[in-house]
Amino acid sequence: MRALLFLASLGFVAAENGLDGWLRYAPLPCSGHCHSSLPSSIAVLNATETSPVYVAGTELQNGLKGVYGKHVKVSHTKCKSSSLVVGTLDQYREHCGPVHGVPELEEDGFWLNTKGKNVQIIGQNEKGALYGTFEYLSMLAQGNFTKVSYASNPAANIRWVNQWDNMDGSIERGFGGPSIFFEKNRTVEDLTRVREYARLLASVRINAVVINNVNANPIILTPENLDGVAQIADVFRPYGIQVGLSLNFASPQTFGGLSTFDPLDASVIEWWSKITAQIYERVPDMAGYLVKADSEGQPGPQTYNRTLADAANLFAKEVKPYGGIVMYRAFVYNQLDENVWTDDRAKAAVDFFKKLDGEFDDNVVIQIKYGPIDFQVREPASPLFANLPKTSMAIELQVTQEYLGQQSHLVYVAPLWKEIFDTDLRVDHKPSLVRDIMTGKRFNRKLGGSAAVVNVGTNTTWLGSHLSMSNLYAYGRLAWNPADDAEEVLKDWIRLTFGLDRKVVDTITRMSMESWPAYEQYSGNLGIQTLTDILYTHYGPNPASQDNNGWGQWTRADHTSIGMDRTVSNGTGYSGQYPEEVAAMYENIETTPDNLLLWFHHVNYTHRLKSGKTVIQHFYDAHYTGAETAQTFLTQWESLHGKIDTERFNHVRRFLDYQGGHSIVWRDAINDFYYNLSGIPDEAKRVGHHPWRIEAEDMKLQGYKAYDVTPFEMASGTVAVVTTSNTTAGIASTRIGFASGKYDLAVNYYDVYGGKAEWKVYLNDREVGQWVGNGEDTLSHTPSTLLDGHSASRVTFRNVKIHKGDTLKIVGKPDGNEPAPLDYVSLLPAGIVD
Ligand code: GCV
Repeated sequence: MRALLFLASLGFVAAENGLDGWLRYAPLPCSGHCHSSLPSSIAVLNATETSPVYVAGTELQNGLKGVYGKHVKVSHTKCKSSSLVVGTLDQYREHCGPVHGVPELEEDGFWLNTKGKNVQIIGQNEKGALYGTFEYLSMLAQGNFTKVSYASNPAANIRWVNQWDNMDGSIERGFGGPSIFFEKNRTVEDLTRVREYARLLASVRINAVVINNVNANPIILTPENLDGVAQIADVFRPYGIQVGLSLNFASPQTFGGLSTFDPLDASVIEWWSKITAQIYERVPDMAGYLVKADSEGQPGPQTYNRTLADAANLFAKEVKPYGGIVMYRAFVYNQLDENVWTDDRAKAAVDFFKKLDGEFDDNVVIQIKYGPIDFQVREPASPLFANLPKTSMAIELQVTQEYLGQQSHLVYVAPLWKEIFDTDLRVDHKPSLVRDIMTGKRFNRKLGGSAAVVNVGTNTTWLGSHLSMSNLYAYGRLAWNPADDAEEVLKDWIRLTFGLDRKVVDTITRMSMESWPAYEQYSGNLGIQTLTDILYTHYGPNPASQDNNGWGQWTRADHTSIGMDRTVSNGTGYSGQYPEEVAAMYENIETTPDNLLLWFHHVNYTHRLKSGKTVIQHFYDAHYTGAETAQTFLTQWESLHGKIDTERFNHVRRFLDYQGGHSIVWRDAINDFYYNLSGIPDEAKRVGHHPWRIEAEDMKLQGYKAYDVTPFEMASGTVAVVTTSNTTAGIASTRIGFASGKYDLAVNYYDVYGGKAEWKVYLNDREVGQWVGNGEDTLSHTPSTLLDGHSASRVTFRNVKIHKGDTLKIVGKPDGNEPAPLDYVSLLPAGIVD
């Protein structure tokens, strides 16, 4: 039995800002046998400061100091007299003699043995030794003093992260502040944060990072910037992490001054050879290139009627002599015509790549998003995984929650990834789990694995919010072993990040495990995708934005029916891209799981699901259930008051409070939209009925005026109010007609980017509360300049004593572009969510 020590945490020390992530090495309140596991000295079998084994020694020293409060001496190479030894197999043999009991280790694997007299951390290579060190420290930091002896090997050799950092320092779909790599079109000089990032990544066994956006700016290739890239690579190298670069396909022309960027043109090939040589001269171990081409306006080989393989192989040949690889993205698609029933963006990847199977060089890896569209809350596994048996593949995931609440919503994404990993695509009627395909195991490919878009920024929380770091941690763990359990991984992260208190672990586990299902329920259901605004910030609701454009994220919703018919018999034919058994399952509406029904089939709103509910009633119910669950996140978190340091407690509290309110925005927007479209009422009579609400436009207005919100479903009753001038305060007041009692007083307003309006709420001229429209500074999602689903927010004052006939007054002071907008007030008796 694992001797896992659940000890009450020590009283809280200084506030924590999240910078250390899960590598806090918080002091263990330990006594007795816990101290007996403290090594008395450490032998580090490499004395070169830039080597991963040396870094492992420093990490051990710091970790033990943090956990035990004791300084442990480190010596280099003095194996015999030390009680902990860390090094590679070869180093061990050289300095310590024969190794016993170590099974065959694969590249980057390690052996951890705490059973004998000495603790042995032995890597197949230096990286492995560092990974083993982090594993050992993770056990100690979790109060786990079990005597163990085991080897751990990676399931895949590609365990990459992609940063979508722009040269000007902004980050595409980044929610944690500006870049740690670039500013003002140059690499940054102070690389402190880069080193801290390297530590975090190495601790979860990430082995490469692509530092610039796939929508690549060729100026990354200037000599000055390549010098900067070399400095960044020097910082990552001791952590066993290689640097990779995204390329802009048109660089030979736009940056190099050639007349063409045709991948088969001799001058173009020569140009790339020179650039590649310049890079490897500076960064001899550069991991390779990442290429987005012929996609979303990015240039590519199609300009010259060349194939995607021509393009990938051009780069593959350049990096091959240096040991590099090319990650070529499968995210290639064209604008489509929605009037054509058979047009389907989901088919694009297979259409483009399947015919090229076998034509890619052996150091090309096709990087495939987990689903065929774009990181939606629910997608089937991309059929491309089943269609490239002669090509190396890697899966692309997103830690940055572009469509999943942009870190302002708690969404633990690992369970979503796990559903994809565990999908059996039944290629040739044989077991073909996506995880075995992507790692290369199923089709015997040497290369394979995963890449996650991470997008950390300079914010001390890294990603924008503390709880979203569970996704980065889980990504690394699952990249190493995609068979790991998402909940167990989460628990490790919680213990390392917030301590060992059982209530803390249980509560954050429950909230996190409920978060993806809840988000799916209030944002998109039955496989309809995340119904966010795909034309603007990808954050708040806007279901109409999916259709009537060429982007192909269609729902094909009309007055009677909804869903994409992707069957072979009557639709786009997409289901036929899967191997026979899977295709048959999706082709048939009876065997298609409900959660992907509208992905594969176009049905009436009155179509009955396996649950017996109609599609429309399921929509209504799920949105209510999801939003209700989101309300509990705040109360669950608040039950941890006193058990978490104040800074992180308050930060998370603010986010969860906001999420509770925004989940209601989502719920009502989607339900009102489909009620309006279908005309079918909610059996439970909730949609469109809000007995506890007072609409702002129905209040007595001074200095405020009614404002028709677009899209209509983004305001309760379709109308909000805004101040009549951008300098003078507005007042909205009303007499309360509800029975006297205690209520939660919620105000729905819009937090618009471009100003910091201030609101105050009064009851009979007594101030109940106030707030500022500063979400752009205090939350993480992309702000909006409009009154819409992104800016719609709620503030709640709890347990307010109200008497029938009291006057409720809200004073809104506009600022800049923000006209102190108000939508409605809800007075909620205990237990009512509305
Ligand atoms: C980097 C989606 C995102 C884009 C992203 C693109 C991609 O379309 O919205 O921001 O561009 O995917 O993955 O290339």
